Amino acid sequence: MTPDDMKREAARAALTHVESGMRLGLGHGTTAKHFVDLLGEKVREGLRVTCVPASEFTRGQAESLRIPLTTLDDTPELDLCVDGADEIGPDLGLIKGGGGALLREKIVAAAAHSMLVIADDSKVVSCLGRFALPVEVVPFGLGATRRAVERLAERLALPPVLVLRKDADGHAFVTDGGHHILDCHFERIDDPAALAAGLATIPGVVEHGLFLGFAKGAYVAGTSGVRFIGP
Ligand code: ABF
Repeated sequence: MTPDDMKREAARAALTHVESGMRLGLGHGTTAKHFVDLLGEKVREGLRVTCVPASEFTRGQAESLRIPLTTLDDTPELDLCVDGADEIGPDLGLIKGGGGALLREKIVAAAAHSMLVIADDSKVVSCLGRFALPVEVVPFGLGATRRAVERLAERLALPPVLVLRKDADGHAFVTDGGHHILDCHFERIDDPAALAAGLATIPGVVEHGLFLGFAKGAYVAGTSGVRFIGP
């Protein structure tokens, strides 16, 4: 089984939680893409759902599969959100945002009564932070915001190694919300809650990729099958 096959199997397992009439949040990334593909098949067979996509990419994919879409303005509460992750740590703490959609992903996940994570087993870690933490920042005042994040890192004894994400043309990456991303190479985040609380106090930080207390469970696929990680 390739890593891509594993992602598809994790997505298939999450699909068993979907029932007709549900309002769903659709995540972003290669694993979420499998979920949307499989959901599209079910919709073709008659499943009735209405969905909010967490990225313009996912919106396009869902539209092409004729999955009924809504917005959080018309549907402010969702039953279930299904999304991938870059790391799954202790207590189902997550790092997300490698795909650049963390702000909308977090808004959609927060609107959902329940969030399920889907991933291949390479994403499961004993401590968050090996994957660089994406921090979404406003372009105005970028230098000052960057310095504030560095100072926070120093206070928390984390390496202040921040890299402005670039797109394929070498320009600063721009999110769906018009912001930039600082990828923070902290290596080992022993106290994610303290880091999340500190980032929330920095005005130029729009959101960060630590998703703490969001996931209610995770389907993780490996070569020997899919397992569920619960709370
Ligand atoms: C999204 O997809 C992101 O938050 C995360 O960056 C990414 C997960 O990676 P993958 O493409 O492997 O699913 O959910």
